[in-house]
Amino acid sequence: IPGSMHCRTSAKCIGLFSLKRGMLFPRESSSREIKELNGLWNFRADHSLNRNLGFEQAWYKSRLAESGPVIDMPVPASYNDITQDPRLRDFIGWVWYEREVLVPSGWVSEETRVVLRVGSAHYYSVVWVNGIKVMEHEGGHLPFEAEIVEVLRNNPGGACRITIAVNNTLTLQTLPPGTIQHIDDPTRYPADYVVQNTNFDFFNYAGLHRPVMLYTTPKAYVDDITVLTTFADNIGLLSYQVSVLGSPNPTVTVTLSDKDGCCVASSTGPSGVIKVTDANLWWPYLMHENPGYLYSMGVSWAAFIVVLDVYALPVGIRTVQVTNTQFLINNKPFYFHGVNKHEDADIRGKGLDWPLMVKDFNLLKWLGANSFRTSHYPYAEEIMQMADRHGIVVIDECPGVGIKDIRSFGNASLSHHLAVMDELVRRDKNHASVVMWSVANEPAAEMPPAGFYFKTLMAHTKSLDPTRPVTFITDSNFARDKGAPYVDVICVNSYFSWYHDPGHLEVIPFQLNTQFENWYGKYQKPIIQSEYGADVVPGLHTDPPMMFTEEYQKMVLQNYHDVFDRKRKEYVIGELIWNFADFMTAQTVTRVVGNKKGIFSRQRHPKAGAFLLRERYWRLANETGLLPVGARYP
Ligand code: BDP
Repeated sequence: IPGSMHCRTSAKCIGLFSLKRGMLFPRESSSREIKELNGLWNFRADHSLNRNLGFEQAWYKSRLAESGPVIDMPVPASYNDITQDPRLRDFIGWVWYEREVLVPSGWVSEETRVVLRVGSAHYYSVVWVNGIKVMEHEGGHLPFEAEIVEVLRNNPGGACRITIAVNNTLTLQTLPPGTIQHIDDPTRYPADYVVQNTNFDFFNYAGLHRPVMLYTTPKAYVDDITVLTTFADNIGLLSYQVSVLGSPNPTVTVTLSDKDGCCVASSTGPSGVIKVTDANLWWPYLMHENPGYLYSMGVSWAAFIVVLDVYALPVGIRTVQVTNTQFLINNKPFYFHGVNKHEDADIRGKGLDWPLMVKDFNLLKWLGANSFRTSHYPYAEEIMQMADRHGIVVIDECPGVGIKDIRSFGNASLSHHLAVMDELVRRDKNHASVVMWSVANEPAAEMPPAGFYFKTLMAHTKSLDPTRPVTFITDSNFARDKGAPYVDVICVNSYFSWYHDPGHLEVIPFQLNTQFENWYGKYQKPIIQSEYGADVVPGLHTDPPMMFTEEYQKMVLQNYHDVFDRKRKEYVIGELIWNFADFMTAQTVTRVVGNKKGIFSRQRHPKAGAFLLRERYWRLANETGLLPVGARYP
């Protein structure tokens, strides 16, 4: 797709995303305002042959409707399932979004920064305001933003036309990688035939997936906050660092308020340590009667006693530690009994959806799940905030999925992968729920370059965040895996009696036991079963169980659980079912309108496996002995 080349080159030249800056989630305060731009946008897919007509005709220079026909497109949402047009569902290349917004006149002043922020756009984006380019960004799943007040100043009427071009093309150097295949065979394919190939098992949904907003800060502002927490006896210790941009010597004040809004400690200066006596620790769900306890860290800076900027960051006090057999949260052994998820639902695809998000958290709690992995890319910040508040522990994964081709282990791929980890850690470093980083899922870790690649990636991630363990998820042979030496926790995926020995449930106890013994024998590191499961077409039943029935999924789970129950007394520290819910994939002969390994359907109705897992997870929670008296299977 020539259009995508256009952008990749210029992004490198102008280096628009500076990671020296922070990426605080926009919050209103006495010094900050927000204007959400969710709702209907104008939309046009560039169906031209080279997908570059929009750039050639500069569609950003005037109203998009002047370039040709536009349709309504909701934001946030993937665009793929919004119309009945298969060409849009399977579209490859540039699509154009546009929205006009009136900016309050008070915002356009010498004292104010106006920032345009895109929560995420898949995959490559170029953004213009009133026809002037303000930013580019590579990668879905992570936010990007630009200051636009200078552009607004040229347009005193306050009208602001935002144009965003988004390209979903994946290449060997993108994350996730993919390839574009041009097929020139008039006897078998139509003219100019192009397909996008990928090595991952979810639909490559695209568009403006998360909220787009304008927000203000004062000219000199709190740009970033980093908080590290620990405790000794009943004293909580929060080491913080605040960066204020735009003022040489700001007077920074930090206060810590409890859930009732009472100030319990404070400090001054851009960095320091706050001590809280009788600290309420952040505990996982089902490990404490009051899980997910968050303080509010109020950060402000002032000049000559006039407070100029205020930002309130939710913080939880907790520690994480890994031994060679255990995962400790607040010095207590933590056993992951949880799920792998996807951002995926009917119609909206990967678009953030509040009802869906709350429903999913309710289902997690119903299930007795204490954790999830953000398979296979960073989830919306709104979801991470829910996890913080409800005490759901998160393994935070970057979009390093489907790295199977040796050409995706080169320097260009590695440097982009490092940059994505920078962006992910910068965004999520202050979430108490995040206890481990995952740099990839099932890469070709046996290939010769994988050793250097993962050594570099994991060392880099640790240097960004020395407080959290780092891992990647493997399905490689334990003896040949070149990334495993560098992880803190071994995370293994396996599908015994499904992709291997299909239909033979009786192999599971042997093969799973061998898997664990092999990995532990070689590395003496704790192990999480990071995926296991079986597809179910809801409503299919057989006895004896056959593949794709509810009974078969239950039997797979039961057989895995028997082994987990033996090994968790030794070094197995968790089990994450694949998958929480059915989800859409590319069309292949192994997928029946998507992947059906959910324990819930795509509409979140429980299958038989959900009830089995619910009994198990509540029993596990009870067994830890940490459940408060009176808490019970709901
Ligand atoms: C695993 C992948 C996951 C797939 C799953 C499956 O990590 O993305 O969806 O297999 O095939 O290998 O269901």
